[in-house]
Order: sequence, then structure tokens, then C-alpha cells
Amino acid sequence: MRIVDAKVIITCPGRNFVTLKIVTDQGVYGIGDATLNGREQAVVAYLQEHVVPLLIGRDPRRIEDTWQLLYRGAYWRRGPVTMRAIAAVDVALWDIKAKMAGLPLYDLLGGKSREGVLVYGHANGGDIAETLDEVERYVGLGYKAIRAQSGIPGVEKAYGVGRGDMYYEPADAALPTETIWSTTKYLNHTPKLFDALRDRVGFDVDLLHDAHHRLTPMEAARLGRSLEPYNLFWLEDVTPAENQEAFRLIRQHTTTPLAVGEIFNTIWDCKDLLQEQLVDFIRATIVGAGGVTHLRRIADFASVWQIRTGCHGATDLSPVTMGAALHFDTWVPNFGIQEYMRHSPETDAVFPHAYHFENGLLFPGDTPGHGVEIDEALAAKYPYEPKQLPVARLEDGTMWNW
Ligand code: KDG
Ligand code: MG
Repeated sequence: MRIVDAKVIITCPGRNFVTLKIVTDQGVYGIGDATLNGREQAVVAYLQEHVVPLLIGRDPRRIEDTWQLLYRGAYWRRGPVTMRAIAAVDVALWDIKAKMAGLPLYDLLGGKSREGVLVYGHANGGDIAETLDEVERYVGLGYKAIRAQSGIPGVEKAYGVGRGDMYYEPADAALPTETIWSTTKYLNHTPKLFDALRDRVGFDVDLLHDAHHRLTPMEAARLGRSLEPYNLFWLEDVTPAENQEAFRLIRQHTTTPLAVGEIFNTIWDCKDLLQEQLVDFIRATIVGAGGVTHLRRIADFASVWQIRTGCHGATDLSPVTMGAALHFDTWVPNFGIQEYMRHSPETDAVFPHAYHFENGLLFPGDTPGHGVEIDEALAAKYPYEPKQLPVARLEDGTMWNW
């Protein structure tokens, strides 16, 4: 069995997605997501110039060997561009293998460990009152876990607050939008949000929150401690995690569960965080961290310390990643939760999929493979639109972490 074609499809049904389609000499094909928000064309070039020529003629059944070839063979290891390209190949090859076996992907991985995948939705509002209403609306939709973000008085364009009614799409302009950040205002405001939320919805709903890399370790420790009375399911990305040791300080001061890892690419990005038990949830996901092949190594390593998974699932991860992640989530023994920001109807139409939401859970479906397709004719109707993520500055103009 041989790979005869590998093509890169770029489409923008409301936002940009990069998809790799690998075709075999037996007519079976598989697709993988290679989207890197705001840097899509870098991955397209990497795939077209450096990966596709290696794939042609290879045996698609040799997933592990292909992964090792692309990882070790690059010499320049890791990084978001390389690892997304590897992830796209990996997911397409698992899709092919599962289709050939006539099995849903979760069955190849070891079978179901649960009936459905617990997800959290995104509720956000311009102020506390709006966020409260949104959280209540999500409860009404059946969600059992909800991430809550709100606008902060005095902070224009706070992270996580949508400008439309449903989707928060931060990549909003060809050149980065500038936002202003105040840690003082944020730290004063956030406990008030969760105090009001617990008053409104009680303690039976799981609540989550994302600090989006904005704090120093000691500020993060303070935030974690101030949120302890509200029993968060997790507090996410409190500080940038290039320095894994920084989490030792945070951990000494708070029992609020910590989640990190949506921008991690390999097990090396979280090795210390995991083996020193500095976090509770690891957010690395399929497209970011080298596909199913590498993500399961991270999850297995994390399981030694009862650290659970919490795959990133924002809208910039295509339905192909969502489908593959749901199969992974259905199998992985140390599953925690899956992020679920719903895609737009235009995106769902370009990527028909077998997964569905019901009563707070997502179900991957039983179609052979990962259960997500791409309608290439429809995809071609939505050409690429250059869009970048915003940047953030402090009030005095200092460049900060967005
Ligand atoms: O592309 C950036 C988004 O994926 C990120 O801002 C979303 O932090 C995020 C989350 O938790 O979903
Ligand atoms: Mg996040």
C-alpha cells in the first residue's frame, strides 16, 4: 500500500483552516488539521515544501515510523509549525488506518473508556451581569461545565469577550489589533465575577476560567487563592509556561486546580510540570502536539501523577481536530474534560462530521476513521483571508502577553 497524493487545502468559511488530505493507491484517504491561527501560510509552506515530497510512495500504515521520520528527520525539532505539520500527517494516517480496519478511531486506540465526552462551553459577556446571563443560558442548553469570562471595567477589549453573539474570534484583522491590559483591574474584578456566579447558579455546575498567560507567578498565586471559595474546575494559563519551574511558586500558595498547555507542542514542554505535579490538567491537543501518536504519550506520562487531559478546542482548531480529539477523549483513561467552542454553520458545512452534542457531552460517532470529512467544492468557495491574533500592551505602553 502506498501514498499517491497529499494535498493541502486552505479554506476560510468564516475563519481560516488548513487541511491535509492524504490519498492512497487503494483509494482510501484520510484528512488531518494543520491550522495555526494567524500563521496558517507558514504551515502550508512547511507541508508543501518539506513534508509532502517525503510522503509520496510511503506506506501509510507505518504511522509511527512516519512520525519519527518527520520529527527526527527535520533535525530542527519541535515548534508550532513543525508539530502542526506532523499532527496533520499523523491524524490523516490514523484516519486511513481506522477506515481500512472499518473501525471508529477510538476502537483502534483501545476502545471506549466512557460513553460520552464531558465538554465545557464558553460563556462571556461585556460585564458581570451579561456573563451571568450567558452562563445561565449555557446551563439551559445542557452544559455541565462552563468557562466564564467577562469584560473588566476600565479594560478595553478584555480577553475572551466576544463581539458577536456566539463566537469569540480573536484573530480579527490582517495586522494585529492592539489591546490594553491592566493586571490590577483584572485581579480586583475576577473574584467578583465568580462570587456573583456562584450566587446565581450554585455550586453544582463546573466553572472554569482562563487568565490567558497575563500574570506573573506571584499574581497567579494570589488569583488562585482569591478564587478558592468558588471551587473552580480549573484556572487556566495563569502565567506563560516557558518557565515550567514558575509553577512551583504558584502551587505553594493555592489549591485552585491549574490547567496549562494549549500552546505546548511536545512532551518536553510539560515534562517538569507533570513529573513535579505542578498542574492538574494538561491542555495539549491533537493539532498542537504532534497528533494522536504524540498526545497519547503525554497523556500516559501525565497519568502517573493522576493529571488529567483537557484538550484545547477553540474555534481555530478545525472540526477535524475536534473529531480526532473526541476519539482520543473517548479512549484516554485519564480524561478530564474537552473544550468545545462551537464552529459556525459555514464551517460545519465545509467539514461534515459524525460527532454530536447531547446533554453536556459530545459523542464521536461510530463511522470508520475519525468521522470528519471535507467538502472540497464548498471549501474552494471560501478563499484564505489574512487574519492575525491581537497583541496586548500595559496601560503605559509596555508590550505584554496577549
Ligand atoms: O488562537 C488562540 C486561541 O486558541 C486561544 O486564545 C483560545 O485560550 C484559548 C482557549 O482557552 O480556548
Ligand atoms: Mg486558553
